[in-house]
Amino acid sequence: MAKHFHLNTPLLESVSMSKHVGTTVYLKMENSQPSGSFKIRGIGHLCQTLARQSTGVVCSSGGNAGMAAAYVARKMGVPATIVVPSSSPQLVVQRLQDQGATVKIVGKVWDDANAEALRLAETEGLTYVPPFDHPLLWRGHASMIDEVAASLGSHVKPGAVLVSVGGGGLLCGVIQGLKDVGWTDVPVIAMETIGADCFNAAVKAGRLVTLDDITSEAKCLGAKTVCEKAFEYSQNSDLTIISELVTDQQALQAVETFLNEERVLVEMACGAALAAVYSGLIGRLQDEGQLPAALGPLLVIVCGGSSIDTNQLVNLKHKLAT
Ligand code: PLV
Repeated sequence: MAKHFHLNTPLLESVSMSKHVGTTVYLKMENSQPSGSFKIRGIGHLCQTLARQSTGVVCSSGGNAGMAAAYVARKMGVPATIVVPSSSPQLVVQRLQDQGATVKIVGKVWDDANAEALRLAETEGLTYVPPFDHPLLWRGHASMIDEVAASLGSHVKPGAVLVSVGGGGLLCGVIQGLKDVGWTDVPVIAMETIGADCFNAAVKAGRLVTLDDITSEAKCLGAKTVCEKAFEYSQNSDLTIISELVTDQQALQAVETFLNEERVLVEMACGAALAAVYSGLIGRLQDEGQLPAALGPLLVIVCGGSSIDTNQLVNLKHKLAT
């Protein structure tokens, strides 16, 4: 059995969040992974499967997939090239370099950086590490739900799971995990910010949609097209996936509230999911009958993210002040 790069993260009960939603809230603390986000689960698994004999890996990323790839590559003794768009803050570039990666800044959004990563994989013979669209990533991410099931014990089942959606890899992994433990009847609330809403756009249109641009500050949710598997799941009548949006202001406010109440700093990409708790969205879904009035425990995937520090938080607050 190969050694994992990810940790079995804590499952914390949040008293203050439970107060906000009126049911017990459990936090799966993926922010405490070595690379700062859940991404290491899938990327660790993918690299262990595909990059053992590799002369180098190349990963396109909004930041966190790159952090995971850089960490895993360093541990495997393989060089890593991470391609990020110009929208990634300097602090991410620095953190990637500190992990020993070569960083290339290409294009305005992730889709541009990805085209360059694919080109490098082809011309330099590097192993391409996708940030969200690969079955090995979903298989790796699924381990977080196994851990939740083990932590909760056989007599407790979540009433709903709350996740953020960028390109849809986390969503696909969570659904894979729910299938693994026999929880496919548990509704999944898929959160995005307005302006980084490729999953919501696809759900509304009934087909994959490519956004013109990413206008949200939650840059790590900024894929222009959601992966096909996530869209397929949204069309599957055996599953309940509720796609919802929050504003950038709500996501940022959630980051701040989470920092104050839980003493943990996460990115806006994660704030999008947390905002569902703080903005009253869960209550609205209950009022609308989309979630049961007597809701079982709410499982929140605290996906984390490294593109944040106190300076960046202040910058975002200025940028988003209305
Ligand atoms: N971020 C990807 C895609 O960016 C990346 O390259 O890092 N929460 C955090 C903190 C994330 O970094 C991401 C993805 C998500 C949530 C959403 O995960 P996904 O892409 O699997 O839906 C463009």
